[in-house]
Amino acid sequence: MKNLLIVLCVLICASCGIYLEYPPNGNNPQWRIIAYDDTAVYRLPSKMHILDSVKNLQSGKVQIVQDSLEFKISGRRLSPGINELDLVFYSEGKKRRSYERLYMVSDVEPLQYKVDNYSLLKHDENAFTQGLVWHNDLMYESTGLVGHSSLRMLNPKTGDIIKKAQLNPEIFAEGIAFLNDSLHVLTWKDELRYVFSEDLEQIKRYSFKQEGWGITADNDGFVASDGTNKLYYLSETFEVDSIKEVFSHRGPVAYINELEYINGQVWANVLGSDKIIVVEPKDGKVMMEIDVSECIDRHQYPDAGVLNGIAFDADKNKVYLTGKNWPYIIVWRPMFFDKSN
Ligand SMILES: [Ca+2]
Repeated sequence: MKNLLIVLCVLICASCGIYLEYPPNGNNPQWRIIAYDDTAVYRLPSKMHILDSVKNLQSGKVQIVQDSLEFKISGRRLSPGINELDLVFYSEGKKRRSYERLYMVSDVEPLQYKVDNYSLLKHDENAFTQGLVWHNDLMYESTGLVGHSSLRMLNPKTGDIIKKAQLNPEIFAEGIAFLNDSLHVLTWKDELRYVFSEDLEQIKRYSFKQEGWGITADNDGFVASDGTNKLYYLSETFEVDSIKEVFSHRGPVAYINELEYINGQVWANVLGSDKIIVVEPKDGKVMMEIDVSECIDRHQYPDAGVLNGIAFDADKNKVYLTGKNWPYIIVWRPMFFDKSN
């Protein structure tokens, strides 16, 4: 077990207020990454200052400090993601406080898989794929870019386009998800979301005050991404129920994009990487990492962009994967589904 010593030196400057001095190995003095087996130690530089209590702003728990100069907190007592600590101390009789942000990494080292033994369906190489979803034995795709955004209904056996709806040329369409037989469509920065029928007829348009990236749904509502390491759990009416930070054992996983609920876990592709992460929805821990890099030869297909489509046929336990301007859709039945059944 390793111990991480983080020393917080609090210096008091009569005219300038509080200064925080950190060890020189951190690039960002505002936050620190801490692992499950680490212990963070906050130490005041002199007996002029007396530590009083530390409140974890995420959990609401308050600890009274026993040693007036030093406070230790184990990674085991923190939640994955941001833990903001409100440190209260006294200096020359005056109450002071300082805030410290710890990023708690996951205690799970993700299982590593790669996509193999797959088959191919055709895919429109002009499709700038933003979302892919399975619904009632059909596959649906959204494509982005201002002036080119569209929704497509695809034949799941061939990949052929059965029906296509061109969207408002001023918007940039993003992820899609079905809930109660309605197709919900996000937009990137247009602050709009749309509801379409299964037949790709527009039903409604709503305002949506955040960047739209990926979205997926289960019976309880939606999960959406915004390009950070956050997953937003939304009600059927798009009220934010909760937000989870996604973390692996290495730290926060940013650029989360296209999503899909698969067997109770959230699959997500990470923008700019040929990697899918499988996230435990209740705590944001990355449980698996799936390497897709061998699925696309970018020398052979130089126009193929990033991976950006994940759909799931729950009846046949098949995953469908594609990317922006990819020449095909991958159909994959992961072996680990059989092991877990
Ligand atoms: Ca999807």
